[in-house]
Amino acid sequence: MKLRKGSHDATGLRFGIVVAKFNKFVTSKLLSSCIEGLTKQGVKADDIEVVRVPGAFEIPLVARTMAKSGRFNTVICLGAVIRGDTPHFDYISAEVSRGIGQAAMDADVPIIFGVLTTHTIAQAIERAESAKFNRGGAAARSAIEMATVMRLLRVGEETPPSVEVPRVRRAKKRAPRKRKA
Ligand code: INI
Repeated sequence: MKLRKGSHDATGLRFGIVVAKFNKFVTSKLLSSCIEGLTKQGVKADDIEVVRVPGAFEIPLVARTMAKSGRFNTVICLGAVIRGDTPHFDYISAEVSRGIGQAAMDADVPIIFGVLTTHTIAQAIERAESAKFNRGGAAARSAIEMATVMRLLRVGEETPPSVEVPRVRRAKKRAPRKRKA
């Protein structure tokens, strides 16, 4: 058996981040801890591109466009959908999760789901703060892991596992026949 897995060394990788402005008091924290998580692992600031969108609903289209551009190893989506008094939350959260999944499949590039969906503002703040759950940092780690594992699978930096290379039997070279005089 051969185990293949990503690494945490992100040197030379490029990341796109889509961040929602809605609930900015939460998403700005997600963004800063995500950037910190990337740069800590060797990503250069120049290799990170951030695009802001109005709200979580707008994330999938921008993520798909960025992923399809071929400029990023992985795209990270950050947002905060917080339940209110109406069913709005259900529509937005369902659409953003479905849309991000579809965008990744369409673009054939990893897209990370760093969108909080919480019942309360307190839950959202707790998950965005680096001292607690730090979901921005977690999104950065997932992004690096996916970028490195996909690079491994696509470029084939190692010999593919369990593929036996058939040994080609070479015909023995015969000594040239001596001609009869
Ligand atoms: N957008 C969010 O990112 N989070 C929310 O909690 C939210 N709520 O609850 O309304 C929200 N709404 C805006 C939405 O994402 C779109 O930007 C808007 O509907 C315009 O298309």
